Amino acid sequence: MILAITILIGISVIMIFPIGSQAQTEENIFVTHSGAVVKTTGEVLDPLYTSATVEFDPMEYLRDFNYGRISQLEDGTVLREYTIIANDDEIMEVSPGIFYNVWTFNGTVPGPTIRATEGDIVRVKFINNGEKEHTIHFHGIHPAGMDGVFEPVGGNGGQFVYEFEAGPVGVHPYHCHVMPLEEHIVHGLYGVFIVDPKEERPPADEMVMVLNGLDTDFDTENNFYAANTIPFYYQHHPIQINANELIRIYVVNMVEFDPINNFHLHGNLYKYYPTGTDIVPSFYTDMITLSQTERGIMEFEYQYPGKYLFHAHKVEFSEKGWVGIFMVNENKEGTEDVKYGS
Ligand SMILES: [Cu+2]
Repeated sequence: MILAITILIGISVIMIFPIGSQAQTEENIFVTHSGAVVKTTGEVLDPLYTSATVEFDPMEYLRDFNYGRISQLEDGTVLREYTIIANDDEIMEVSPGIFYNVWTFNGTVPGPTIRATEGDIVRVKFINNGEKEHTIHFHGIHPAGMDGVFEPVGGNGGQFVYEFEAGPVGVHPYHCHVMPLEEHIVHGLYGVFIVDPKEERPPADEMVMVLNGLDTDFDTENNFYAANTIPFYYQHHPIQINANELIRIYVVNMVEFDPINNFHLHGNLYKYYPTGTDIVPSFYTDMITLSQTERGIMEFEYQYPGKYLFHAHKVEFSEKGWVGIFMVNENKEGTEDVKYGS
């Protein structure tokens, strides 16, 4: 009996302190997005660590639209020029204490929301400062050579210029299309491309929500879900909107691994324009279902002030971060001369 216990203790000790194992002695430094400096000699889930960290403010991203550098071609056509730079060696604190190797367009996940009007010429100078090959594949209509699939752009400064006419009207994703595609997407190489109709949509408080998932332990299952990358962000920082004011959300589903996602709004219904290609809504609902890269435009107004949830009605997703709050404030300005988004 005593012998058995001794052997058991011996095995336990070996399991806890395996012979030959060495603690990671190199100290790594991270700067968190709250400014704290974290030093650790412990195991880091992602072997690709660096002191470069990504700063990302989901509230700023929400209403940030990049219209490009605007000029006119000889025939009067509007030319919009953008520069997008890819990187693949940055670290982002996606949730307190959870550091993730993000691959970025212009330093953020998602990349910038690019916006043009139907018929404009869009010229995107792409610079790949990553280690791996990357591209930008835009959804929409363009020549084959501009599709960002068969022209991989080498790392460490490789360049490519994508140029095409903006169209069709709607909300379209763009993303890297280098194999293995899933890997290049889940690490964050995607963003939103909005093509506005020549006759503008009615004024509204406009925002972009990219629904995404984070596989932080690389088992091809998402550990976190979010609207705009940071789990629970808009729950802890409610989006301030006004009652009796038109809200327009450009929503894009970029979740990988899970076949569907959805978007449920509380205390209200929204008009929904699938892919945003029509000016007449297809649905009036409080729930849409989206597969990978499926997207659309939602429009609604709140009648009653107060706090309203919006979230995935796939409850697993909302409990892992894809949940937010609209704080509907009384509209003191009335509906005349409203400064949208204020
Ligand atoms: Cu890529």
